[in-house]
Amino acid sequence: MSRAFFVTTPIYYANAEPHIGHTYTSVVADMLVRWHRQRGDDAWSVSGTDEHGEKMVEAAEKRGVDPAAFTEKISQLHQHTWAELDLVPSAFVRTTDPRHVRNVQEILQRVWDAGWIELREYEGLYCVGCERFLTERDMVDGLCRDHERAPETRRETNYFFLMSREFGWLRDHIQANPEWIAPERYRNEVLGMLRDASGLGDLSISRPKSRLAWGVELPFDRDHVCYVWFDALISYLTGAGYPDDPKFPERWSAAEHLIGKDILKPHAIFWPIMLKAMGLAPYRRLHVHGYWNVDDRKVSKSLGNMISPLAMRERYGFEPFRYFLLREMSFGLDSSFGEDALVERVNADLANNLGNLVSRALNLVEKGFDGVVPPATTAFDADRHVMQRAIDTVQRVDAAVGALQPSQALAAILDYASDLNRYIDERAPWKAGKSEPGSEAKELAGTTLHNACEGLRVIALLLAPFLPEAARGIATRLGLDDLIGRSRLPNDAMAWGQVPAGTRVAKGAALFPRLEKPAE
Ligand code: ME8
Repeated sequence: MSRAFFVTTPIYYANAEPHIGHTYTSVVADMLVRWHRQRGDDAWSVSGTDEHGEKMVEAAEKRGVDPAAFTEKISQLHQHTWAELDLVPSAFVRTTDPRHVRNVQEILQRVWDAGWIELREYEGLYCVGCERFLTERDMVDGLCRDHERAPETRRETNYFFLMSREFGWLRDHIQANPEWIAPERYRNEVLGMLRDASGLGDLSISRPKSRLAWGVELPFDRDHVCYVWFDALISYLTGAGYPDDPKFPERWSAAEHLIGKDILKPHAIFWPIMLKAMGLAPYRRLHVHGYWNVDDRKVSKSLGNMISPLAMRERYGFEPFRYFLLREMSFGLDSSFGEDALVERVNADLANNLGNLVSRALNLVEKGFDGVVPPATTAFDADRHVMQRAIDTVQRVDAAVGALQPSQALAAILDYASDLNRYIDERAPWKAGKSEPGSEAKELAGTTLHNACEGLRVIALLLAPFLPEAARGIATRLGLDDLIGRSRLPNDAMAWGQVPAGTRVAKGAALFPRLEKPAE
């Protein structure tokens, strides 16, 4: 029976066009879904747009339009971008979707009925950028740490979700499940927040409609709308088919969230306690990544240094950009984005290493063997080594994906490409060009090229979740059009000998044309 796999990206605020930060999470989610499907798992993904709250109202007002029209437009832009980039999730949730609004209201009612919500007077420092009241820790020199703007003092009657009741339970859950939040530094950060709970408390989950009308009405008090984070987190349930899709329980039991480090607190603290209040089990895992920086500053709408994925596609092609994102960022840490670095990495890894391997191996088959994969007739140490290295590579990639370290997985695949290049260099099969068929030199050249094609098949299979187009490109050149569709990871990648002798290859155009650095 196939296993369920379920991954989410954050739902992106509908006040900004898709940028590198969004693209990174969506690419990682897409890679994971493809990886799991390639394993035969029943994989599902959710992404979407977060459309309620003051931030949207503020942005819409600036443009002189109403929030509904504004968020509709940006949500469409997101959906268009993800479709263009082949990053379409299984479910795309808009928080303005009536099905989602119904879920939020049904959950609020249930949590209210169960005594988890209370009405209180509250005064604090509110950051519209964060859409929440700040604590000391969230500020530097009187400004919000993330948005570099001064928060406003606000006094309101709010409904509070009685979250603090469960901090002890949450601490125990984190301690009992060391891999629940990864990488470990973020687990420690959450344990730190829980240890010094002065920055935490109960969660205000309502806004008076007199101040903010753009949101989901509380079902038990129509004068208030729901706090945007409470509404947004529930999108993960909506996208998984809550409440009545027969697959919902199975998906939920497999739920893994991908987030950036700035939204750790809502995901690691609010959300598990909200789930507990609803009577649902915690998600399976939370994976936290760092920031993409340009010139040492986080890329963000407010700083105006966004990198548009469609512009990157226009300039370099999307797969080179996708490769750079996955290869450059060590998941969990911050990374720098720069176009020079992108060009250098893509040229070194893809054009010079992997692309060159494909073109020279197939060129040699075309020149020396009439374009037909020759049989392997011998097995010396070097041949056995490339076979063994294929197995090692599959294991390394499998472990790296399991630990959510895409950059290490790609490094392992590229290391194998280097090995195959070296194997060809050492064997120099081109020297056998004019030797008689059946001669020792010709047999050895045939074996070398057979194994090189076989190694390329393994690379194509392993690469498919990371660079689907390039993987298809390798498969087609190898004369194995349906390779990706019919193969399963990891077994087919481990099993040597699936490029039959006699297969007709076609070198075709360069798989990864060299990129040019941007003009100064
Ligand atoms: O936070 N590098 O939406 P959002 C890496 N709607 N990741 C970045 C980044 C950067 N420079 N800038 C932003 C929200 N991100 C909420 C989520 S989920 C129920 C609600 C990441 O559009 C950021 O860390 O502001 C977050 O994970 C994601 O982009 C969405 O940010």
